[in-house]
Amino acid sequence: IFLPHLVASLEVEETYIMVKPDGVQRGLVGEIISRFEKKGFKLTGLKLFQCPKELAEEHYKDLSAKPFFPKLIDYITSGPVVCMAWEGVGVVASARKLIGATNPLQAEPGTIRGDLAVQTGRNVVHGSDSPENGKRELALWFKEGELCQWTPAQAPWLQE
Ligand code: IDP
Ligand code: MG
Repeated sequence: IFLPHLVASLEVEETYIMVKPDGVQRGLVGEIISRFEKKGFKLTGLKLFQCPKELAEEHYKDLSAKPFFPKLIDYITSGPVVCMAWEGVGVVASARKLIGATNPLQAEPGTIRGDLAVQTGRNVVHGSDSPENGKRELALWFKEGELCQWTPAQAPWLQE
């Protein structure tokens, strides 16, 4: 299927990436951060955070009618998560590719879910699905002043 928002754009974008509680409990935080770091995106926000129920419900409000919604909220609030903001050209769609399909059994090897997870209900990582949702989610999970603008020394080695 053709999903327009999954086609990488040439715009500098921001996306909200989160290591879910299973990723934290399984010691996968460094591994997951390094996938985005090594690709060449810029980290602009990072924190360990215990998500309150209300925030989980707001974040996943589009799924509130789904039968799995209560379990999803329990899962996301079951322990600390690692909240991240990543910036770069086409980062929204590119991050979704690095993350892989929602169901880890369908996610390609080489993707985070394809390499590190087996079940949809324990799929270790979240990534925004559009630039608009990237902005919406970053505003939900980060407060004013928690994001940091900086120029990585490697910038000229990533883009000509
Ligand atoms: P995404 O995380 O790949 O964007 P969404 O469809 O937005 O997938 O669903 C959000 C999250 O809800 C999934 O990552 C997964 O944790 C959970 N989820 C989605 N579908 C199911 C399901 O059928 N059973 C249990 N959990 C689900
Ligand atoms: Mg989603």
